[in-house]
Amino acid sequence: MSEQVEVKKAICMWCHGHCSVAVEISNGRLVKITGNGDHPHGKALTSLVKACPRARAAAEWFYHPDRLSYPLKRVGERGEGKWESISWEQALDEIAEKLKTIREKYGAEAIATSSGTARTADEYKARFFSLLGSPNSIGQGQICYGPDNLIASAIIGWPADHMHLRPETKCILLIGTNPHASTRHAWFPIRDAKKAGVKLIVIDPRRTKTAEKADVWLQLRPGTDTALLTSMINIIITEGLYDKDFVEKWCYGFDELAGRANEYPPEKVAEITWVPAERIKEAARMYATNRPATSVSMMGLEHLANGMEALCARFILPAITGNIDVRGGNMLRPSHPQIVPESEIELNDRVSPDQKTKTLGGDRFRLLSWPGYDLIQENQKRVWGTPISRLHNCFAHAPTVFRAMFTDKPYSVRALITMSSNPMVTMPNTKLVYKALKSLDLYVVMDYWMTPSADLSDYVLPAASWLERPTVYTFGDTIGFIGAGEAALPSVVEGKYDRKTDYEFWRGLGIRLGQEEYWPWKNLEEGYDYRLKPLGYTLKEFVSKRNGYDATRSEPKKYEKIGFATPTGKVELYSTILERLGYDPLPRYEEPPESPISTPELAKEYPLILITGGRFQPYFHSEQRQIDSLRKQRPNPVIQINPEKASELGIRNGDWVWIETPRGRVRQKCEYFKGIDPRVVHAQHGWWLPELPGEEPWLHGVWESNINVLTDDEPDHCNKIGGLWPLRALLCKVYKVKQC
Ligand SMILES: Nc1nc2c(c(=O)[nH]1)N[C@H]1C(S)=C(S)[C@@H](COP(=O)(O)OP(=O)(O)OC[C@H]3O[C@@H](n4cnc5c(=O)[nH]c(N)nc54)[C@H](O)[C@@H]3O)O[C@H]1N2
Ligand SMILES: Nc1nc2c(c(=O)[nH]1)N[C@H]1C(S)=C(S)[C@@H](COP(=O)(O)OP(=O)(O)OC[C@H]3O[C@@H](n4cnc5c(=O)[nH]c(N)nc54)[C@H](O)[C@@H]3O)O[C@H]1N2
Ligand code: SF4
Ligand SMILES: [Mo]
Repeated sequence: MSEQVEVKKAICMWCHGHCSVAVEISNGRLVKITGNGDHPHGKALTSLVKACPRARAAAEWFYHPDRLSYPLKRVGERGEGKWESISWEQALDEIAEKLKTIREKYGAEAIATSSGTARTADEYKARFFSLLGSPNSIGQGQICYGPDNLIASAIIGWPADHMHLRPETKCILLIGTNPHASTRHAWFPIRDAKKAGVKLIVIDPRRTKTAEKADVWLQLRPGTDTALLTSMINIIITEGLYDKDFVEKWCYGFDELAGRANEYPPEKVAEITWVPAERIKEAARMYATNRPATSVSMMGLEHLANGMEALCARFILPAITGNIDVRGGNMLRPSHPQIVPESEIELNDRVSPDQKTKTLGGDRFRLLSWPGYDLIQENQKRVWGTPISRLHNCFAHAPTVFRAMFTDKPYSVRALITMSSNPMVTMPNTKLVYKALKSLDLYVVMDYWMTPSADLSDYVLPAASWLERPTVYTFGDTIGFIGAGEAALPSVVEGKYDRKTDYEFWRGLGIRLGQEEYWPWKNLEEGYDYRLKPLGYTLKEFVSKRNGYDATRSEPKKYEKIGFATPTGKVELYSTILERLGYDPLPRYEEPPESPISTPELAKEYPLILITGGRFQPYFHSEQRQIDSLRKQRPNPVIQINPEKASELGIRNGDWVWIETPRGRVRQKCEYFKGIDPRVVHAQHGWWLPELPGEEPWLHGVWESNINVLTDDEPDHCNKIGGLWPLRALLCKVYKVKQC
């Protein structure tokens, strides 16, 4: 047989790089994936994909025998690991019937859903839930990009966080982000800019590969960013280094800000943060005097109990230094005007005021739910025409929803549909999540693999991966471009597998639940054709003619024409949105809920500060542990401990150690790491062991090394404004495992 080679252009969704890739297929079989060299960013893509461990393992991933192929229905007890294979028709019919029963008995709000980190067409999930009438959507967006989008939207009127490195850029400020490990596509330009003499400031408790390159590295005590950043504001104001013209014309509440910043003199803040006052001053001066300066903050802030306040300070910094919406600073990029926005697909106006008020946790954590989203979208619609999308920016509070599942308070939640997320590994306080999932009437998981979450479900549905479905992404309408790719391989092969797109699942359920008229697009491709219509292409045309890429050219200083999308039309250093929601309108530092200072008694037993989840290759969160070639690179979970502290505790490099918090203990392997303070340890997240049995008590090793067994989700400890749960800055103790 002569060889038939085909190349398809898809979007890789294995991480947030969203690379446009060329998928090489020979005689119908995936051979390899490479960067799409024809793309406008072809050169960068080619080297990025070439160096990417997940891309190299593509065929191994795709043809892995453990990938889910047919819908499964639980036949034994929940968690017993007994399944039968059923058809899609049967699965959808039965799930729809069960949902109807729950809706009749308890109301639509008794049906919840959990999502992951923007890996699939979540806008259609939002559509389903808008029509169903349940506001109880939880997801990783509430501690990942959502808070950042919301605070930026409240203060500046639009998300401004996307790194905007340009030849003009003179300084880069990285706060709680380690692009060297987490966002490689952003790392290479930073490295090159650094070589060209651009200043680099890194705020991170660990000396990461990124921090190693910094001109100034601020090694702060975890959880103290708000104090540190507000002190930088203090220095910039008192030394007159701010942009007076911009502040005068375009900022609201400068005097109030100056008053608050006054409470954070560097000498006092040095005590709080462990960063010497001179260093804080050096960083503040470097940032303020090297303009334009771009700044990025990520999970180092969003995973803190005091995270929203830190984000306020973080966005005030570029505002007072005139770095907002300038080339090489932090540009505001409105959503692409020639695509039907996600927010429209979501049908948000179908959610009734009554349903909105039922959002669990929405009355308490108001910025991250409808009260905040409604205020924000009102301003954004006025100025930008389109708001940021809902699904990753407006939520029910996950810990509150999990509690409602087993307490029936404030009302019952009886069903959960998990798509593209693995809550048993990635949500905090696994024991509580376990208890919640076990108490449901219906739990449905749609995934590529059996996971510890799927182990506890009633139905497991095999999802078509990004290789088997088309993709259009606009990342919550917060980026100024459209990325698209085609399906590279079929999602159904008779006798081998029958997978569906996540879209088809929602549509199938929607039709069965009386939503037929809202699902005119028979499949995802038709859905995308509809979204791309204003651009004048079908999905296929857009990919073949334009490489699936179109970007708007965003002019700087758009505010001079349209103002800022805030209630005052200015950058709100004093946030009237936060004020209206009943919160402090200015940044305010609070000690972490667990710390040597806030809980000294607890610190006696758990003397070390625990940070979790620093990214590492080759994995993405809880994924890829079953891919042998990747697992060989990182066979075991790792906790980083300063060698001085480790030897004090009798722990050698490579020893297995127990990590314990008041919520339990798990074990990881000690790695000596000099780049961490002896009072702090850092443990990896995402660990479960696919090689262990799926039934209880193993649940694929979810209790062994999964750091979220130890993390805290107590609503009283979550961020007051947005409910963020503290995944970083906790207390723990560490001791050697006697026998493995
Ligand atoms: N302790 C601690 N916990 C953390 C973090 C931390 O730093 N520390 N980080 C947090 C952050 S920022 C995030 S974003 C979350 C990530 O949390 P999750 O999004 O839950 O993480 P993943 O492990 O990527 O899980 C995604 C699951 O969905 C499946 N999947 C992937 N793509 C698709 C798809 O397109 N369709 C379907 N149906 N399934 C798909 C994968 O196989 C996998 O099982 O973890 C959070 N948890
Ligand atoms: N390989 C790989 N890449 C990924 C992911 C993955 O799982 N694997 N996940 C993706 C996702 S969903 C996300 S959200 C991004 C996250 O991307 P990043 O935020 O860049 O990465 P992290 O390593 O989670 O966190 C950044 C840094 O925060 C530091 N940190 C911890 N506590 C604090 C603190 O209190 N203050 C400050 N300032 N810093 C602190 C950590 O030491 C860490 O170096 O990565 C994405 N990229
Ligand atoms: S996994 Fe690799 S190829 Fe895929 S988007 Fe991320 S960096 Fe790009
Ligand atoms: Mo994330």
